[in-house]
Amino acid sequence: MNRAYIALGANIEPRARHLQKALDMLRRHPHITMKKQSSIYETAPVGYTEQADFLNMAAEIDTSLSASELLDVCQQIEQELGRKRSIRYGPRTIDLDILLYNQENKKMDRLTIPHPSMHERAFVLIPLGDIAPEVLVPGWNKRVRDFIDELPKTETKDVSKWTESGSAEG
Ligand code: A4P
Ligand code: MG
Repeated sequence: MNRAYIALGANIEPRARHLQKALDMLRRHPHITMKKQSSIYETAPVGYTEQADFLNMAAEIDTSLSASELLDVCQQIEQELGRKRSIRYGPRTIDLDILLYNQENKKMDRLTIPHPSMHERAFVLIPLGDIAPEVLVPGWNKRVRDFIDELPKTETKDVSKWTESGSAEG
């Protein structure tokens, strides 16, 4: 059995519903067992900033799928929940990234593990810290917790816990 961590992000309404549907699809997959889910965080867009705020979260799964089979599943979920219906090149309803797969550290054609920018993104690390603070990030010999401790305040201030009632808290 393999242990993997997946980051989920959505910035098209209904954002929480898209996260929930993606989690359901992972949970229902015959070769995936959902182990842990982080809280949901509301986060300011990073990179291309002319877009709506995201809801981000992380999940821990056990799976008999290989890393590239898991990527296929993630992309199928993205396809079903978003790409079909969304505007061409427009923002996506859901983004699923594989953050970690066992303690593997490798770069393949379609897949880089650990996810190449996970260590510098508050919107990835803070949710992941809910469920895997002590997990080592291969290639860095640092724990998720260590990366979180090093995040600048300018990054962490844009990540706040989100609640179903719609209000965000610190
Ligand atoms: N790929 C390589 N490695 C991986 C991996 N570990 N997991 C390849 C998943 N995919 C991986 O991804 C492009 C290609 O990356 C895939 O075909 C796969 O073969 P994509 O999901 O199709 O495209 P994308 O989402 O535009 O690219 P990417 O790199 O996931 O985008 P980013 O950089 O993650 O940016 N701000 C906030 N606050 N919250 C967010 O969630 N997300 C983005 C997306 C930007 N800003 C954000 C957020
Ligand atoms: Mg992606």
